[in-house]
Amino acid sequence: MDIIITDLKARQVLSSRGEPTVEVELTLNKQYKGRAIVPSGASKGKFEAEELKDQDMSLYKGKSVYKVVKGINDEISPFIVGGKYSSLYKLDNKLISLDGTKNKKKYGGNGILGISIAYLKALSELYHLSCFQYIGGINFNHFPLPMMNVINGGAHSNNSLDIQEFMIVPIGAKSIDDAIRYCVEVYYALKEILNERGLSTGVGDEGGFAPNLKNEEEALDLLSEAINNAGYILGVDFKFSLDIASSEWKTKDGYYLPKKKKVMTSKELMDYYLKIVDKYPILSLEDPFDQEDYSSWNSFLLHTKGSVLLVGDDLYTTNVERLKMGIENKLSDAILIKPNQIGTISETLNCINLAKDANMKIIVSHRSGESEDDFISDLAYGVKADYVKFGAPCRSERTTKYNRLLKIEEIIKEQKQ
Ligand code: 2PG
Ligand code: MG
Repeated sequence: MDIIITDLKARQVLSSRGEPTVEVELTLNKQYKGRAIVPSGASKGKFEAEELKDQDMSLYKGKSVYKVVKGINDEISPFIVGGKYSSLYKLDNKLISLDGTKNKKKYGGNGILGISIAYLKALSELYHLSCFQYIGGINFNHFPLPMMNVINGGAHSNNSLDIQEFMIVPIGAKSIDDAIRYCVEVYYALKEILNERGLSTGVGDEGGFAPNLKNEEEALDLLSEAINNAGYILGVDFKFSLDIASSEWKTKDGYYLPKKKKVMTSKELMDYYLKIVDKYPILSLEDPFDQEDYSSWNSFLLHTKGSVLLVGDDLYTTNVERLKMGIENKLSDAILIKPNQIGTISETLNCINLAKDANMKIIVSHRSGESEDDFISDLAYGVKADYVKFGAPCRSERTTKYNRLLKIEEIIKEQKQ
């Protein structure tokens, strides 16, 4: 059977921060439909694919994406509608060559990714498969463990915390259902503690609480208490993960922590992390150093020797070339995967495969600006990711991803019977 793109349409919609983003609808063989909404980051890496915005300050403070929408509807659509596209790689390669720039500057990573995901969803429909199954078949006995970001800081809230994400990881959970329940119960317990102490229970961009605290250790102490109050054992049922997002702090003189108004050197940061890792059960540290501070990444990896996972997010930007450089120079042992950093799903899959070949742990991640699109849950299951990072169990753009994981677990169970 020929697989033909029979319709392609884009429009501007809103992300969870109320910012314009791109929605794409694609139809195969006149009946199989896929729809995708592209997410958007706040703490973006320097090497990410271009997120094209109109820059017209009279509209949405320059953030509208009408040009991207027009590019898809007026230029890409006439070119590919009516064409035979039998695989994702074929379509993505065509889109990459149509764009023709290194960072997808012409049509925007935010435009091209929408087409890539919508196509993959439509293709799964055509094959009568769930998207995760189309990507990787059914993997019994595997589920990605959530890293739930329950306290927000850094660029994701206006509180006193310089570290961006304080995540709880339910290492003792035996299923996704269990994992989500463990985290949600701790989230409730944390809210109670914050309430009792008169601390804010307002949430940040990823649904985690965003109280003003003395320092980051106080956040970890609150989480330890919440885990205990919910009846779990820290170190056995749960570990912590932190996204430092330190590229946000980098200046030419070192690292400037904007909320503490303090400058630190790489060496001071490393000592600080070692102190934290000594005091709390830490599973992983994401972007502990700037995306170009390679020597610090390498010495930290040699020092920690796998005792704590070092996760490259801004460091790699889901880019195979960046990852190759990281593997050669021994920079980290885990990678954060965000499709909109690179702009197509084929390139995202290539990056995941390379990371797996290098024995790195895979974390599939949302962006701080998200939508009701739950594709990344299917991606995570399909590629057998070790972890997922989808924010707190709060705000529908986050819970929709967890809810999809629950549904996928149900589909897998049914297949088992
Ligand atoms: C991160 C992400 C997602 P943003 O740094 O890992 O949590 O944040 O989307 O703002 O880059
Ligand atoms: Mg990050």
